[in-house]
Amino acid sequence: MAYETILVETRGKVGLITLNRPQALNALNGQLIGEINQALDGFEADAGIGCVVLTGSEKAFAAGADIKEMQSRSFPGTYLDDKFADWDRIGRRRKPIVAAVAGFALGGGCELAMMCDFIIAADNAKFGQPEINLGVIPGAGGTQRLTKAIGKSKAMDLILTGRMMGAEEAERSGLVARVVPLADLLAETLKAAEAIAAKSLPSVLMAKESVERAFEVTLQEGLRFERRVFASLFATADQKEGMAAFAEKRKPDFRNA
Ligand code: CO8
Repeated sequence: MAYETILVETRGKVGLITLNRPQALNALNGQLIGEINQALDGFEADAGIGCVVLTGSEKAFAAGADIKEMQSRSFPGTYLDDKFADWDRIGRRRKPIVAAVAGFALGGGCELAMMCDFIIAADNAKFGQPEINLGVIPGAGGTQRLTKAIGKSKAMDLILTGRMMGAEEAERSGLVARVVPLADLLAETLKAAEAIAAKSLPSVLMAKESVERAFEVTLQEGLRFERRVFASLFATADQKEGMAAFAEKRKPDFRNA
């Protein structure tokens, strides 16, 4: 598969997607979103892949949706052509996706990072939803995911003023899982992704699905869902292997079965 706007590699059991439009600070045009989905389709179908890492450059994870591409859009066109569907597909993947964010993660770039399961940020990362400066609002989930991630007050602050928030504030707010030095960003994120990919894939997928439920349903419904999923994992060979390995003081040999 020849990609023009991303680089795609596998590192052991980890799929690595690097956004690659340096001339536009990785601004997310339709082609790039399409290519991310193609790469994710491949990783989802590849039984050898257990986790995906999505990253950008040292200067920009992504500086937003491509403003020049959006500039001449009309209301009916924007409403009818449903470009949002391609973005939504990124946020509905089954295998975990970890965002490694350095530099700017603005507008659609921040939204793309939030579609991932968690974010590891470099110390130079800058997050923001500056759409208000363009006379619009976030359109790929920013008003919803940012508010759920960091709460109403801070989400309102960022979305209404359009200001940027540094890595330290983003970690304090709960938007990012950890902050690491820029030079270590990819290595640290790959290490986390490798650790995930080494687990039993059914348990990883079910853990992800269960955490996602917390955003969708009541506490009681979520607890019921978790209990069913927990019980169902006792039907896997990997549960037997994982617990036997603990008792025998050895590393488990998971077979995703
Ligand atoms: N779109 C298009 N081009 C961009 C974008 C962008 N979002 N961001 C940067 N670029 C381009 C610049 O135009 C410039 O190109 P050129 O050299 O040809 O003029 C190049 O990248 C380098 O940018 P700068 O010279 O501006 O670099 P600076 O280091 O001076 O500034 C900033 C960096 C502060 C990040 C600045 O580029 C900036 O403010 N960018 C725009 C940030 C922004 O407003 N993002 C939000 C966009 S709107 C959005 O994301 C809505 C999402 C809804 C999705 C729904 C889809 C259906």
